[in-house]
Amino acid sequence: MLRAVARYIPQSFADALSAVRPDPPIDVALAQRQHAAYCMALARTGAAVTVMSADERCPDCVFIEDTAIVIAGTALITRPGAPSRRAETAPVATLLDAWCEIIPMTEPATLDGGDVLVLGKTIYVARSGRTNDEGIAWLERVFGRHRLVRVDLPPGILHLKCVCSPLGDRILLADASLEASLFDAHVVRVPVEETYAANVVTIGDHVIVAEGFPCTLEAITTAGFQVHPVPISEVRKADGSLTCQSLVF
Ligand code: CIR
Repeated sequence: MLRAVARYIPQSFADALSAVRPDPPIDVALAQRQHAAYCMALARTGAAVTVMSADERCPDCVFIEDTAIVIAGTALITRPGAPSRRAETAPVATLLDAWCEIIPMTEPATLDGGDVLVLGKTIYVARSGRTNDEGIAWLERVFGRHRLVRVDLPPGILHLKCVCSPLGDRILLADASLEASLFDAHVVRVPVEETYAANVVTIGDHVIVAEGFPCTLEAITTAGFQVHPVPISEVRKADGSLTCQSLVF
């Protein structure tokens, strides 16, 4: 059975990192209700869901994807690119230790899980404002049995998975900016006006999608998946989306 680990939203989420100051500001109570809907959707996929407690000192702690890369029983604990996020990793490592071998990344490496996308036996990774070459070298060292492919990030994009995400092991959901030939996968395109919806969580035949993107929803349904739309306005104000709110392994 697949396991999904999420983390509650703290009151300090109002101060989460964002490229543009949100206007109107983040409504933390609404964000928490939306997070509950997200966790319910995870449960509806059949995954065993664990939700970690929030840490008020870490406004961005809900974005747990960035703190670890978990593949086949090994968890590479990242060193997040934003210094304000580094304290998020220790409790995640403590929890994952129950299920995985833990390998902590060390200085000067930085890597955010949002820059790492796994399709079957291939790991795609982007160097970004958060992920450096040393971080990518850690991936290569720890997951040496996988093929590693570097992807250039379109300008102005925070993370690789802002523009694409896996629909299972052989299909990639991607927006128009991404060069599809790099990927050993069938590519399902998200229309330009729905770029934000290129980030989805796929668990088996179930796909959690952002509410309000009808063309993407239809494309994923047509590809044979059962879709679970969830509200996400508040997490979006903090530059987050769907994969970033869980670790699935
Ligand atoms: C940050 O800037 O780090 C957070 N506010 C958003 C992180 C989103 N993470 C992701 O998409 N993997």
